[in-house]
Formats: sequence, structure tokens, C-alpha cells
Amino acid sequence: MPYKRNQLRSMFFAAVIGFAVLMPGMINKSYAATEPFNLGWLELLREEAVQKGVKPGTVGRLLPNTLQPLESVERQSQSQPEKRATLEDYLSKRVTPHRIAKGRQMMNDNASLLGRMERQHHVPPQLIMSIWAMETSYGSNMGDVNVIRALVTVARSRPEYRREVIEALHMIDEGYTQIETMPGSWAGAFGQTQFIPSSFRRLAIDGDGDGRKDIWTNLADIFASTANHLKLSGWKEGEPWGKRVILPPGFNRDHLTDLKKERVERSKTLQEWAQLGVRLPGGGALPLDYNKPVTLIAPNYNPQTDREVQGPVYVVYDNFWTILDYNSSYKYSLAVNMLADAIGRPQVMRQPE
Ligand SMILES: [Ca+2]
Repeated sequence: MPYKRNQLRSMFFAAVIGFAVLMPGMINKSYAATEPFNLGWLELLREEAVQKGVKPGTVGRLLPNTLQPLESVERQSQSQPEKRATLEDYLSKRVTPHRIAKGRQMMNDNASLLGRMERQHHVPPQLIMSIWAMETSYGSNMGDVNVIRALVTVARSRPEYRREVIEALHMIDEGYTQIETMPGSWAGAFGQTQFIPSSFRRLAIDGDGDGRKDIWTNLADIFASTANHLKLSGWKEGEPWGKRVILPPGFNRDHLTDLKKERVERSKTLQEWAQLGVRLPGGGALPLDYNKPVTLIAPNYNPQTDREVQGPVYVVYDNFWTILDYNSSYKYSLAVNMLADAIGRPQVMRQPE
């Protein structure tokens, strides 16, 4: 399951710094999995929800004093696959021959619907297939926890999640009761392409014209909402996302972008990177196929602990960063883009029959 959107690292650190200034006692709180909610904290959350326009009856019913934290959520939030796994391990479990074959089949089965989405939203079908595969294995695994309880449990240690709880309650007032009745991920994401409540309310759309946004069971709504999310996050049709590169000996590792907030100051044009000795694997010249500033990332490398740059290095373009709106992990974005490429290019990636 993804570590959704809440982990945009720069935003997270900005929030941590903000809290460090404002209320030093509240930084990085962690809780024993079975520790009950503090009733005063729950009361403040209820008050905030009512203040922000949620019906008091909804608030009282969904956030009662008897609400219990979800043990599994507290455990999972402290153990992210995006953080732990090497890029190679992460990709090997996600960009698989099975997922590629299934993506092609799904793309074929839904060709006319996806064609309409592509014309309307300018997002390629293979990218929608890839997000669908990454999030729920094409709808086969939407998670197994109660979304509201999951959100409240996460909000206890991450104050920015209070907003998601309140957006979820708004969804119930709007009649989207699936958020209560359908299970979701430990991070409070739901539906076949795993939106969190704020994304659902802002970015999900009605794809089949029945007036409802059903991202749990309706493929037109699922594809349209995912395409709309990607488009409004800035996906640029026809642009590449980036490519693998190699660095010359002695390359200054301060050129690598570790945190998203470093991106702008560390970006250079492909021509400038080429002049600094960045080349294609195998030594070929870096193709100058993009004219905006681009960034170098090394997902296995931790500048705080590693003396040398570890693992593969990529030069990444704007479309790479767009996917981080969906899930803020670099590894996630690489996997989504590589899987989409593989689904969309049968001649290169053809699997044995
Ligand atoms: Ca609909």
C-alpha cells in the first residue's frame, strides 16, 4: 500500500519545523499501538469538525469517545516500504511481468473508455493502468481497514491529517458513505486508485455522467478521477519522465537532489549536466531531449549516512515530480513511470507466451 501524499517530504519537514517553533512538545509523537485516544484530543477534533461545517450528528456518530485506534495503522505508519527497501527490491515487487501483462489486457479491454479519457484529460492510458496496478493491483486489493478509524489514528501522530478526518466526515455528509462502509488502506486511502479524502473532494470526478463520483466500483469514474488527478498535478502529455544515467568519478554529490525542496536550486539543463560528465549507462552521450532544467536523484543514497553515492542515478523531468503528488516517494514515481512504459511498449517488453 502506498504511503500517500501525506509524506511529501518537503512539506513534512516544513510541518515539523513549524511545530518545532510553535509547540516543541508535539513533534514526532509516537504512540503504543494499543494506547487509547486521549478524550480531550478527540473532543478538540470534534469541535474543529463542527466548526468547519460537518453535521454534528455525523461528528458524534463517527468520532465517539469509544472510538479505538487501529493497532495495525500505528504499526504500519512506522514501517514504510518506500523508506526501507532498496530501489531494486522495490521495483522487483512492483514492475512485474504479471502486472505488465495484466495492464496490457486491461488497457485492451477498456480501450474505448480509456481513449475518451485520453482525449479529455491528456493522460496516456498506460499511466492510468500503472497507477491502478500500483495502488490496488487493478482493484483487487483496496485495503482492509476502516478508513475513518485509520485517518483518526494517523492524525494522532501527524497533525496535518486532522484535515483528512474532517474531509472524510464531509464526504459522509455529501452521501459518499462508501468511506464508512468500504475498507481502505492503513493510511486512509480508498477506492481502486486510492484517493485520500482531500484528494477525492478536490480531484475525483464523475466519468460516466450519473452525477456521482464512484471510485470504488465504476471504471469510468475511476479512470476519469485518476486522469484528472494527474492532469491537475501537472502531467504533460508526450513529455518523458527521465532516464537512468551514470556519474563521472569525483562527481560533486551536492548536485543530487535528496529532498524535494532542493529541487529548484539543484536543477540544471541536460546540456549543463552533460558538461559536468553525466552520461548514459554504457558511456553514451546524454541525449538533449528536454529543454527545461532537470534534476539528478539517487534513491538508494542517503547523504546523511553514506560517504559515496550508492545505487542507480536518474535524471528526472517534470513528469517525474508530478507523480509525487500521488505518492511522495521517489521510488514510487520511478515504479509508476517504468511500469507505464512497460505496459505501453509491448514490442520492447514482450513477455514469453
Ligand atoms: Ca459516476
